[in-house]
Amino acid sequence: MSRITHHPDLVAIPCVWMRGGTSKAAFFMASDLPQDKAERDRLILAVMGSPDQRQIDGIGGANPLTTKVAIIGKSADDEADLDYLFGQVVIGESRIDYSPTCGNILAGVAPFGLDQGLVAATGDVTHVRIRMVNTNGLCEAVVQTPGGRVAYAGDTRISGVPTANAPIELRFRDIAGSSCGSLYPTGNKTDRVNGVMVTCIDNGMPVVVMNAADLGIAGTESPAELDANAELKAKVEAIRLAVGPLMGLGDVTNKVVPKMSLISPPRDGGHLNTRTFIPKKCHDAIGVLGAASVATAFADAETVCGGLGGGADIPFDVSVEHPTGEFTIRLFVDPRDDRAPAVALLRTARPLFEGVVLAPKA
Ligand code: NQM
Repeated sequence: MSRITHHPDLVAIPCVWMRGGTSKAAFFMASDLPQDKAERDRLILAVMGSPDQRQIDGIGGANPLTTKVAIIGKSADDEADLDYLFGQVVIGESRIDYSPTCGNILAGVAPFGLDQGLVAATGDVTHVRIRMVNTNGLCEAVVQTPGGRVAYAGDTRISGVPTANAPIELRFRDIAGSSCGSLYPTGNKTDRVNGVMVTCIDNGMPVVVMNAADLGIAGTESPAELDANAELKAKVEAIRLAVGPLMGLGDVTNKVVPKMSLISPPRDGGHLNTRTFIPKKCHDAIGVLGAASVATAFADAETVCGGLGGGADIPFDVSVEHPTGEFTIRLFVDPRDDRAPAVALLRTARPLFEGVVLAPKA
């Protein structure tokens, strides 16, 4: 039986290291972290081992998908049970970007809240309402809670995760214009930027959708190949910097939004194939809300997806292919918010490690 030791020169903070969808994050109770934001961020960077690229003196995984933080508390909002503040620790820098939320890590929020007693199970299935503090959007998570405890074992498989687990359904509300203020923040469904036709869209995540062929690639290359393509990355980054202000995001030099999705014809029975820069590294799959925005663009034939057969009557399930499989996004009409298609999808999550994380004192 292991025990927790106490070190006078190290701070110990209760923490759960958790997989949410295809990402991993350190989950903290807001009340366990310093209230002073600068002190909180110093501590989180030390926990993760940043700014070292390899994060060797911390628990971060040296990859944007495994150096994430979720800060959870009870919500004071009548419409929500939990508040979820997401932090993206920027690899190689002493910085945490709080501008986007993260739909993958969101999958762990309701199970964490139930496990920690912040919300109570209400039967075999529990609905938990979550306020995504970064963007102010709402999500209802539907969690399996037989006997009043979160079930992690189950039969649901998601691409990019080798194991089957209990399903967590995420139903989003109020996510159109989450960061940009409107679904098509430039006011157009297509724009020409640096000679490339793009669709700038925000249905939960600001994303720039482009045809891979317009950037001189097939769109079927591996993430490693694309990460090694300096010429492509420079073109994509130049477009990103140019559209940031047009999307209402201001100067995005130091932001991890917008994400850049390169689309191509489907290869495996889906509706479209994607490669997504988040924004400097190519994602091994695709982000949850990133996929929601791409799927929403696909449902409208007037976007750059028109050439791929895009355009559909809602409700509609869009199958978004990505480097490690497929992600189905359900688009439907929510009578409470008809500004844009509402989004629902399935994820899984699981705690990997529970205990205290240790970091050097300031
Ligand atoms: O788009 C990666 C991820 C994400 C974010 C990223 C996400 C989302 O896969 O909601 O899930 O786009 O940086 O965790």
